[in-house]
Amino acid sequence: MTTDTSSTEVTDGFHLVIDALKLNDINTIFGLVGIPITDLARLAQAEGMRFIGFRHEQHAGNAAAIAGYMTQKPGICLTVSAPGFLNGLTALANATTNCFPMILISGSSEREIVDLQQGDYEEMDQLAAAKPYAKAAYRVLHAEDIGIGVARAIRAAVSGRPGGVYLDLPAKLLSQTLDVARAKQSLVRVVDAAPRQIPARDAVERALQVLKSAKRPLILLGKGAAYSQADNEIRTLVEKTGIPYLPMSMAKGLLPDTHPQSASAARSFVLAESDVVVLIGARLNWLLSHGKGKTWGGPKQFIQIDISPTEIDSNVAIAAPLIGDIGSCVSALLAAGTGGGMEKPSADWLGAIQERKDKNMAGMAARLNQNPAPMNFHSALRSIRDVLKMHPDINLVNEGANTLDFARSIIDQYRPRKRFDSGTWGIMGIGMGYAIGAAVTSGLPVVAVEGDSAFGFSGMELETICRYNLPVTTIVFNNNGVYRGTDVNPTGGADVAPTVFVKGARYDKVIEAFGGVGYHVTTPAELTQALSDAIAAGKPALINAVIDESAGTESGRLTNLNPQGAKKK
Ligand code: ADP
Ligand code: TPW
Repeated sequence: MTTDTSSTEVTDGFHLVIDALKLNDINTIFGLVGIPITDLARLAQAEGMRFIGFRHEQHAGNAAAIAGYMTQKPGICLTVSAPGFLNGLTALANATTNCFPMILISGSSEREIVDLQQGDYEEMDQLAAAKPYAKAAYRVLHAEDIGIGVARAIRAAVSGRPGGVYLDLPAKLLSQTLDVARAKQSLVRVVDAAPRQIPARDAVERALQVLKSAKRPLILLGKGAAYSQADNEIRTLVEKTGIPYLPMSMAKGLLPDTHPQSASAARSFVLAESDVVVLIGARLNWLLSHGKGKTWGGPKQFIQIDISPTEIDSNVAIAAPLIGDIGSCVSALLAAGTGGGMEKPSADWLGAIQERKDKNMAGMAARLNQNPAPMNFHSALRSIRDVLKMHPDINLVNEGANTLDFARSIIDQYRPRKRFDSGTWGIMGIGMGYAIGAAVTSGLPVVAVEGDSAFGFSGMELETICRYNLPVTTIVFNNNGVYRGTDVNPTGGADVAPTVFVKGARYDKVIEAFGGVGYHVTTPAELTQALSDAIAAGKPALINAVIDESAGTESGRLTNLNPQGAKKK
């Protein structure tokens, strides 16, 4: 409309926001309407963008974040002011923590009233609130700055280490008018939003020397490696060097989990025994025991490939930092020598890993092959693993405590960027948001494997899934509570224990309320059948999978992080 000078000579803030996004090939908005952005959502749809409306902004934000992770383009979340903004802010902070590019665009109330704290409708200084939790935060006050504002937000979200950006759009801005010709000139098409960052030659050489000194090398792939889409380079590096590798949970599938060089089944062994570790897009945070302690065994040298220079030495000394984008860094390593001429790891090292793998895999197979009644995490996950093996393109969303820990190690991934989980924070509530974001972005089916507690955080988005008829199958591992369902109130009072839910809840009935298909299963055979049928139907479905309520452990594998009181209650 803004280009149609014959029918109108002025445009407005609403149109400029949409024009600026479209000019940068952003075609989807995840959001929730209300004052002052309802017309912005309407206009987006009218102008050919996809607007996916949610029931709570946190899930719209999570959908935007995962879209950003999948595509390297910032996902957009649109909310109203104050409470809507704050609901979205959790997702923005989570995106920043996980290095996912997204932009949270929120309408805001009258600046004059907000700044004097005179009590406006949904009054809040949103820009100030967003700053500590975002990679960058901007406010646009003049319609002619919308183009620049959107351009800055895009560039901040995707360049360097990706993250969440907040863009504040006061209500008054949206209705400001601007001459069409000036408006057109004010728009910016961002050129090379995430420039390649080539590593320095001496840094490459240093990394190579450290690698050549290795007796027991290991490559560790993180979700930064998956994000970088340097799939071929990474595969070449792994295969040409012959070095065993470990994927972090969201890097699973970068090479298929069945790859002979995968050391996943010997994780503890390789972490402790390796002497040189090449970190590719993975931080030495709590998920990797901060690179030290018992998990990491004896002294070792790290080579760290990362785009963020300040990540280096964050927890332990890094012998060889390699700063740049992963594609460029891995290519430089290949060109400088790891592409050939480097000795393969010793048969001793590879043999010891294989021995551990065989032993651990035999142990796991024995557990998986049991058929207890009621079904437990292992027997249920065996069913899911076997069905998903036949659908390597399916996107897998996974959250919970035990449900997350067991699914991560039991369900194999075969393709990159197909597994989306609780990530760096270990957050609950990403489930339906990520599922919707992944389905909308890829056009492919999604299976969400959810603890019953985890599911509850975003459960109402089942309506969203049904409304857009998305091919999402949610499997609720129903063990009647947080971690498990067996705790009791020690006082004998009427309230149940803090971890316990309604017994025998029928989550399958919830999706039926919105026209989706519900399944109630109690055995692995029923689960296999239900999941196969649901995937084949390609329609919204929920499988209520009844799990032994005593099967889970407190906090899954993180029991040790629970503070211990001196006195047992
Ligand atoms: P994981 O949880 O899988 O271990 P993290 O989220 O901790 O992974 O680490 C991802 C790392 O990848 C971050 O330090 C981030 O700076 C880095 N990163 C993200 N994108 C790129 C890229 N394109 N090139 C290089 N490093 C990247
Ligand atoms: C936003 C704390 C970690 S895991 C979990 C909670 C509440 C749920 C575990 O029970 P669930 O899984 O989902 O039934 P399972 O397989 O063990 O039975 N609030 C937020 N994030 C986190 N991580 C929590 C609370 C938590």
